[in-house]
Formats: sequence, C-alpha cells, structure tokens
Amino acid sequence: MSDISDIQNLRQVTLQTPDLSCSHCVKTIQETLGSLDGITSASASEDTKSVDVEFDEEVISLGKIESALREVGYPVQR
Ligand SMILES: [Cu+2]
Repeated sequence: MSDISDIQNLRQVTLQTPDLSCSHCVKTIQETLGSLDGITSASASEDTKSVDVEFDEEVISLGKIESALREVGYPVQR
C-alpha cells in the first residue's frame, strides 16, 4: 500500500447493477459517474452487470454514488 500512500482515502468497490443490460447502459453509467467529483475511475460491464468504482471518500460518499446510479435507472443491489 505504500505506492499510493499520498492518496489517503481512495476506495474501490464493485457495485451490482442488475438493470445494466447493454452497451448503452455501460455508456450512461460511465458518463454519469465520470461527471461526479471525487470519482477517479468508473468501469461498467454488461457481462457481469456490475460497476467498478474507485473514489476519494473525502470528496464523495458511497451513498451519493448509489443515489446517482439510482437516478439514472440503475439501483444498486446489496
Ligand atoms: Cu442498456
């Protein structure tokens, strides 16, 4: 963990989004998350119906990310 020690609060999660069904969904999700401050990377996959998100917890919370996904039609399954 020493290589990224200057980025203290970076967190990576995989969110299950069952409604993600095609490449258009992938684009929508990646554009939505990409527009949010604090998200350093967002990668959606239609094969696994999930989204890998890397974000700075000091800037944005996981709850906000989930809300943003829900707003564009992809509620996160827990
Ligand atoms: Cu779609």
